[in-house]
Amino acid sequence: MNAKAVTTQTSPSINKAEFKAAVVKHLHCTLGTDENKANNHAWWKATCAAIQQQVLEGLRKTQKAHYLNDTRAVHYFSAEFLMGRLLSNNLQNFGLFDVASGALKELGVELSDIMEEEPDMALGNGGLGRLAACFIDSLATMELPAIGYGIHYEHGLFRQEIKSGAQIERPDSWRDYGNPWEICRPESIQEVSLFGYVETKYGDNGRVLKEWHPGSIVKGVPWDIPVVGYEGKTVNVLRLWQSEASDYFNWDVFNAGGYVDAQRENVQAETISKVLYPNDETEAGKELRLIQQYFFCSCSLKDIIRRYKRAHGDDWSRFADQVVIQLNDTHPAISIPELMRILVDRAELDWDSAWDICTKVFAYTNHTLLPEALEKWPARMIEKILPRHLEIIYEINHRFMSEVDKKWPGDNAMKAKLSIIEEGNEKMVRMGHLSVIGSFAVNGVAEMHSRLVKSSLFPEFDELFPGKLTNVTNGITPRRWLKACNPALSKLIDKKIGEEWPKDLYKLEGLAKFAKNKTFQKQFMKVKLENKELLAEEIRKTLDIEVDVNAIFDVQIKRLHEYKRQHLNLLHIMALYRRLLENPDYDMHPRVFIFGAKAAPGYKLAKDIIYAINKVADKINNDPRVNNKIKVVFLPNYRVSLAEKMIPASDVSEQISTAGKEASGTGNMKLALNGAVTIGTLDGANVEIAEEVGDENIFIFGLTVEEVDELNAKGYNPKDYYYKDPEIKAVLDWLETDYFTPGKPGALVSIKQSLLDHGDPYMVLADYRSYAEAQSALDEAYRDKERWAEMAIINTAKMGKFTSDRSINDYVERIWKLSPCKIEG
Ligand code: GPW
Repeated sequence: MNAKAVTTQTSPSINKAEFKAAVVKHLHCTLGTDENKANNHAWWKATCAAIQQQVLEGLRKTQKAHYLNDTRAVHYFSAEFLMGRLLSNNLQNFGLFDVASGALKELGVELSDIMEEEPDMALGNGGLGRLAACFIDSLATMELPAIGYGIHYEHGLFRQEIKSGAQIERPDSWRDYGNPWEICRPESIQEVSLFGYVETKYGDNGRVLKEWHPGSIVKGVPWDIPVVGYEGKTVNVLRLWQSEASDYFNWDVFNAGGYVDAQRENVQAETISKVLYPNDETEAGKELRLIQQYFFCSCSLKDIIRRYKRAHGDDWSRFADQVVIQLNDTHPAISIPELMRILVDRAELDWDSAWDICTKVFAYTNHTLLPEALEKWPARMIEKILPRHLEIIYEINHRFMSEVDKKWPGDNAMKAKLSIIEEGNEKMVRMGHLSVIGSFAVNGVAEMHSRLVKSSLFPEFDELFPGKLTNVTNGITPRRWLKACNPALSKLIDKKIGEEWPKDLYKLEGLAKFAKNKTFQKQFMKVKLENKELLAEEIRKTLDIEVDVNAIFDVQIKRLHEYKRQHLNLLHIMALYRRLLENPDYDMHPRVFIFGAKAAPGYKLAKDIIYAINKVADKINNDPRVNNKIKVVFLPNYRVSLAEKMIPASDVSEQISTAGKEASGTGNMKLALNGAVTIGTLDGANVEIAEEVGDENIFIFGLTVEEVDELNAKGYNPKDYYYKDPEIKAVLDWLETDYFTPGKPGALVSIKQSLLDHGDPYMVLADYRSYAEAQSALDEAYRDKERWAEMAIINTAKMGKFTSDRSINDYVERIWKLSPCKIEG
């Protein structure tokens, strides 16, 4: 590789011949193979290595510039980062995609084939983890000093297989053959203490000193993943901690004699970062999970403090000017008492000074109102694992309770309500309360969600801390979710409105004036058709199902949850099937219903719904009476890289959660950006999507939040709908037979039971009729080709607001107060 190849000028900084030489050099010198022997995997690794040279050069320059300028930086703490694949993204962002693809072609290799070799980096469950990945992309693109902190899980989210219709979980081993992007940094290892006991001592002038004698110490080894901004100028890092056994032996605890056996806990150090908890939106209450949270927070805080001290020594007065930490939900909330511990016990600051720093450093994002997702830890568990932190939490709470008493004197009910500690059979620590109290800003993730955070989740906190609760509507990176995943549409857009849209998504608005233009409509829908052909091929390869690309591709892709209501979609599919059986001439445009969803391994009903979708699919897909008017496709192992294939091919985006339950949603934005028309409830960011595209370009149905509340207040009885609506009754009764599960009657009954006997908590039946009517209207609309094309174009054109660059800009201006730092080329 010559000198020119490692510069980071504006792209492309390296030409085809040089790229070719670099790939071949890595085949030889890094991988020990050659052009004749190399398989796709080796070609993939050599290509990654070729671009990694540019990546590392950018990283070095960025870190130097941040250091020399002593920049204020945001530290994004998240237990999950759902990065997906990095090759195409990095090539794209360096402007090297065409260079690489041309170079490889001359070597007889297809870039698209070798990209398939890259395992997804699936260190997250769903929306929350993917949001973190989109945010760090935007931060780098906007040249903001930022670092992502998380956990280097050995196993990411499980791989899903479908056997006889049912979900099977298999371990995900994304690093088995090495990860070409990550860099181990043994020079920055941190140590983390766990368990043990707290000793109270008295210093001179009577100051109470607390000394934590840990029972066990583990090492945190950092792995850095470079995060390349669009146009390749800033390269930030995502720093992920891996746990290892420490060589350190705690003599204090050993010397405490008999105490040792009783208190010294045997966490196998390596198990801490072994596996990602696969439960989306449920608080598990498991000890290992709390240890994971504390482990990465403690490592990250120590890392931040080490860097701060290098520039500022022991002068803490500027810490809050240099450091802001964003807590991605409450998963990293234990950072708050951890920073207090470091400041009070270690740096020996007085409590008030320490608290003042803390409450200027932390900001907290809330991502849900669902009670089962609001984290609470048994006080006894915290006491066992982090005895000093529990004391600190009590002290924070004690002082907070006197504030509450000042505002509402003598109101004990109010104190009980706002306390960090929930009293009861078992004392619990409410991490949401701790986060609100310990942060200077709290945000929800869409307008409606943030309004509900204020009005129903934390109304008293809003009164007590006026202005602290705010909104930042989520966004998605258009680099991955349009430019990289939908090259055909991207090129069409480039031709029509220029190439600035990936960095300035409001530019897409320029497409709106062509929405009624017949030629543009044809071009737009031709791209959609080509993308549908690609997905149809994928469906054929994985499932051996033939789908008609002229059918409506109707897509619901997201984690499987009752509140997301995949079963509402399923009931409607069954109803269409039934209508066709009763009337072979039933008039509907052919439709392919496509699902992608993983269920948490312990979530029984979610797994039953996956099974039901697959069983109904088998039956319908093989019933000649359906005459190919309906196909049902469940694509296994839904993940980022599969989403990238499904989204460009979608005509219809299903966003059908019960109003008030989906905080924002981000798949809704990705699909609309790629020209899918939404059928959805007035929930989360759907409300803002509807505002942007206009009511005539979206199919809204169902109860509003207010109507859901009213219905609940007066008493919701799903049986009212069952008995009144013959279609609902017929379809639910059908689930009880063995029609879809021959020889196994009752195999699908749990769905009916949840809707009829267990109260239908997400009001599927209440929304059914309105959903079915919206679906008919949609079917009707699709048949008018020009009208549909116009809707699809408007959806793409109006997605400017939903770039994660806009979200990050909101955070920067309203919360983080950061300035960009230009990196010289
Ligand atoms: F429960 N979200 C998620 F709030 O994907 F923590 N996993 C989670 O564990 C939680 C939230 C949590 C999602 C929300 O459901 C979705 O509506 C939102 O768009 C996304 O987070 C990003 O904000």
